[in-house]
Amino acid sequence: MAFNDSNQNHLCNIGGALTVDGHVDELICENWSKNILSRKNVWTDSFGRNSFTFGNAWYVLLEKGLLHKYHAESQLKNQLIEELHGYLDAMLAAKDYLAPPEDFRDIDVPLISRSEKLGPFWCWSGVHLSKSNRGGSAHADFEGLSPYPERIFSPDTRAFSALLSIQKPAWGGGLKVWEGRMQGDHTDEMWKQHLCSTNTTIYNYPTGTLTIIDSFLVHQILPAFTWGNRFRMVGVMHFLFHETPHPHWEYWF
Ligand SMILES: O=C(O)CCC(=O)C(=O)O
Repeated sequence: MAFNDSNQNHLCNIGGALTVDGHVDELICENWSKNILSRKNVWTDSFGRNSFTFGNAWYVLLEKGLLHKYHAESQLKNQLIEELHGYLDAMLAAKDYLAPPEDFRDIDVPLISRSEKLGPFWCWSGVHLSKSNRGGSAHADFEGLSPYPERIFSPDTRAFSALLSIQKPAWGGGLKVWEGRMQGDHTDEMWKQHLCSTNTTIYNYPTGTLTIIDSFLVHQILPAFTWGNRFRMVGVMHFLFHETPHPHWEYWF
């Protein structure tokens, strides 16, 4: 259980993080890994050094200057994800662990894809694949909030990142998460101080475990070592709570 499993109902609240052990059976993960490995021809190159995505990630193509590619290929990539039987449902089931604001706890807040809301240009989910590396940079997941920039600066924003470990590398490759939310308007000095904090939790990502974090928590992929056909594979879906025009969770990748 995480440092900030925010209440006894096992719901991830603002500033929280939690893990759901055995969210997906290991055998199912193994089948997904095999399927993904057999389809190398459709992988998207991420940032070189043996890192790829099965599907397209908004922030990756944004950072690579390839947004047109993300939007042009979204329907194709959603189809790809649908063909990974059971995967999308497993990611969408993360909703059961997301805490809406108190006033909405007694209703079943629906899920709506960004592609349904903003047009068929957005991806639903995808899987990050990487080989041995020195780890990632410490960051919070603000990019996906760009259609609603004011939400990047609000302490009330309920945005969560759901991370499903599908295949572990031979060694390492977990996630380090810093306690305490950061916002897009926090100064460089505040970021520097935050990163010096030792209030961190390491998530080791056993296969089939779902980890959910408030997207405003700074996190960092840890160094990994692996070989052969064994990749670090992590499924990702992002969620944002909206109160208007009716309460719903929007999701995208
Ligand atoms: O691969 C992971 O464990 C986390 C991915 C991540 O940090 C991100 O998508 O922003």
